[in-house]
Amino acid sequence: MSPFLERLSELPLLSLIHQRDGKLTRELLLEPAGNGLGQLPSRQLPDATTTMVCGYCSTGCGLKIHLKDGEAVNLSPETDYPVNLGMACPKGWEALTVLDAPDRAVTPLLRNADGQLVPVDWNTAMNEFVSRMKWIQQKHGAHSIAFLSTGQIATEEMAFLGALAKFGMGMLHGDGNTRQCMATAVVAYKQAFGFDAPPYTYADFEESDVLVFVGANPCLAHPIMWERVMRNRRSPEIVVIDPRMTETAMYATQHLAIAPKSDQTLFYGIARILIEKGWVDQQFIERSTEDFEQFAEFVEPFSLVRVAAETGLRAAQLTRFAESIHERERTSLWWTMGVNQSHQGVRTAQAIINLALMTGNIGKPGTGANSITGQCNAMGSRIFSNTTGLLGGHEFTNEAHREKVAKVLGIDSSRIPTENSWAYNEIMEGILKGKIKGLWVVCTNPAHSWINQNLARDILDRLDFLVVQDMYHSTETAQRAHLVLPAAGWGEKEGTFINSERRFGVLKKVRKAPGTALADFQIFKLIAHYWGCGQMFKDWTDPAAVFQIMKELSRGRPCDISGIGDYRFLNERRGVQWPYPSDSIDDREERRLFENGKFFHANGRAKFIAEEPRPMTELPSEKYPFILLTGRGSASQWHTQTRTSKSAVLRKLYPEHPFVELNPADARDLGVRPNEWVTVQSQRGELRAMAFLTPAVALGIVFIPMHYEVTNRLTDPVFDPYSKQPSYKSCAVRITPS
Ligand SMILES: Nc1nc2c(c(=O)[nH]1)N[C@H]1C(S)=C(S)[C@@H](COP(=O)(O)OP(=O)(O)OC[C@H]3O[C@@H](n4cnc5c(=O)[nH]c(N)nc54)[C@H](O)[C@@H]3O)O[C@H]1N2
Ligand SMILES: Nc1nc2c(c(=O)[nH]1)N[C@H]1C(S)=C(S)[C@@H](COP(=O)(O)OP(=O)(O)OC[C@H]3O[C@@H](n4cnc5c(=O)[nH]c(N)nc54)[C@H](O)[C@@H]3O)O[C@H]1N2
Ligand code: SF4
Ligand SMILES: [Mo]
Repeated sequence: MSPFLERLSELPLLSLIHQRDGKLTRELLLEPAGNGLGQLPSRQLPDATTTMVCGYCSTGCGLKIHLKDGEAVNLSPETDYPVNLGMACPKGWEALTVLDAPDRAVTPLLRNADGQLVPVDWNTAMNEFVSRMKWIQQKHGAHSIAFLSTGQIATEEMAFLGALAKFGMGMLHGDGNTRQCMATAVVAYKQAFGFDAPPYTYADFEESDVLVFVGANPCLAHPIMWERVMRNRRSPEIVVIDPRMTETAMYATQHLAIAPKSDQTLFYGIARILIEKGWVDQQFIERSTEDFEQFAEFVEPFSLVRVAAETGLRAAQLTRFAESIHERERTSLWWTMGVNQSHQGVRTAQAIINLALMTGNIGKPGTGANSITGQCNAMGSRIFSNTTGLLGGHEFTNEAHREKVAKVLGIDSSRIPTENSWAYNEIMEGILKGKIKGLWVVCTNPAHSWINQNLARDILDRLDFLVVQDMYHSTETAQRAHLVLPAAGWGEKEGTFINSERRFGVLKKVRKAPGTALADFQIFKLIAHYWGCGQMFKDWTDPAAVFQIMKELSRGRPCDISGIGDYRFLNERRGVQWPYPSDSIDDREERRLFENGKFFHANGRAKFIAEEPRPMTELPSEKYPFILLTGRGSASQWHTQTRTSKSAVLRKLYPEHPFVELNPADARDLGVRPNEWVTVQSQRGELRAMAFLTPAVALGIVFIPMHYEVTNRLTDPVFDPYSKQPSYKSCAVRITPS
């Protein structure tokens, strides 16, 4: 039996670093499915159940909601949903609990002359919103107001926000937190495949012979996807490429502890080995790709010696990795933020795509160059948010696309911008330069999550009018707002999410929102009315009606969903993956793209794209000798913690205060003892954190989870040139005992 299978029975769902008696410890919880964590004591006996998808990560698990008189009283993972097969992680189990919290925004809040946020009614809030935004537009031009949105509201809500802001209110600039997250994958796929199209289905986790995880820690970040990996019965080789010995790496058969940001070099080196040995799929290359010859020439200088030196890996590790891909039939390559959040994210992602293309590992079971999305509806924002792309997988710069969208929506095509929006970082710069004066922030918390926080907060504070639409009034961004609009959250409204494997899942209203909080959809409707463009959205009566509009928008595009009936249809089918066009219905429950070897470029071919790797922008120096990586800290913390910190169960599962992972040998040199408070400084800011000594980080590398308000004080505002995605995972810091 393979060592992997031998260990299967002892594989944990959760590995936790948490605080016990003031000390940080790492513990493994050995209970996979249905561990009962945080199951609510039934307040009342339920009399019915309904199924909907979870509102945290992009896995998109199905949750069975137990109802009493139509209101949720409890939940459990859905056993009959093709995504999670009866499993859920702690966040899912606790999803209802966090809806009750004393800091829920229950009424609009307006900042008064004394600088206090005071409750006002919706009429006042709407009049204020409209008059101040319009006043700014009159004074500084139509494009002086902008919005920042999210990957965590329903697709129908995203479509409404994007259409309202751009076609109704005349904005040009609007971007989302998905820029922090998925932008790199979007650009990489568009350039390589001709459309932003993650090709896989989750069954691929179970059907691969070799699974390669690059800059991904699914054990924490996508625990139920990881459970799917654990169900793989093909004795898979699991290759984890991560500078840290993460929870995921602990279960790898090959852990490549790569030097930060050297992945691109690594994959060019692997490509060279595969070419040199003739381990490529010549037939697939000839039939389905272009530019392979140039690529083969390009990787020539990436010799074993060079690649080993630049990645910090041993030559034997590189050859073994290449051999695994060759020897086993099916290889799937999965990447997440360790790739996307980099100064050269796009080319790194494409270096991964190139490996899949050259070995023919795409369009077949257990294969693929697979970007895992982050938020529950990151995919929705890619297709329908009207931010980087025009509604329904279209382009703003394409006249035929604009005409089509205008026709479906029954609007004049002159209302559709002919140019692309500024990216998130350009919007922030626009504020700094006084070009943007009004900002509408919906379902994201930039005063915690944006890079280089000291500057980010200064920028937000320069706005003439900052509106924050959130479930909680206590978020770091809401606290700086002039106007807070109280939003209903997951479980309190309807719509759809699209998960990582392109599956539409349904959201339901199983709770009343507190106070006068409204679903984002209703807020957009109100704003359209007060703005005076309600007529434009007269058919946008409710999310179900907008879903029908979305179907028409998508018609004929690679993401065509015109064959999906309605929400009931989605329920009955237990979610449906795009595409699902009305004229060629393929009813299989698990579908992958490119099965016919045809890609979305006009000539049907995928492109090999490569470029010389560039050095990291901020290298360690004598003054700042460590490289700081940031990312997810536990399965129980979600981003800026506005939601997860509201559950007592989840709070027990992670350290309350910031901590920094530090190699014991580095700690010895610095004179830092375990659990001691240290100061971490970069050129841009500093924070205090508790030292967690662990060999999981190599010498010279430290790690701090992103969930703490202070983390982004340190990060360096560097962006991938093609995707404009921030490089959150490398900057130089120093550490001093404090
Ligand atoms: N519990 C929980 N789950 C989540 C989230 C959450 O906040 N909490 N957020 C969701 C979202 S929006 C996202 S985007 C995903 C993120 O999911 P992941 O990307 O899996 O999580 P991260 O921890 O951000 O980054 C993954 C790994 O990248 C590594 N890394 C850093 N630099 C490099 C590098 O140069 N090369 C390589 N190969 N690796 C590198 C880090 O050490 C880290 O272990 O998680 C989703 N799931
Ligand atoms: N240093 C560092 N920084 C990072 C990262 C990293 O790895 N390292 N990762 C980046 C990534 S990948 C991401 S995705 C971002 C995430 O960054 P953010 O988007 O800022 O994080 P969240 O905490 O998810 O913010 C969502 C907000 O929406 C609110 N909310 C939840 N549901 C609803 C709803 O239905 N309606 C409305 N109106 N509001 C709602 C929540 O209360 C919360 O305030 O962080 C990025 N920042
Ligand atoms: S793995 Fe993701 S989708 Fe599934 S229960 Fe956990 S947070 Fe929800
Ligand atoms: Mo993300």
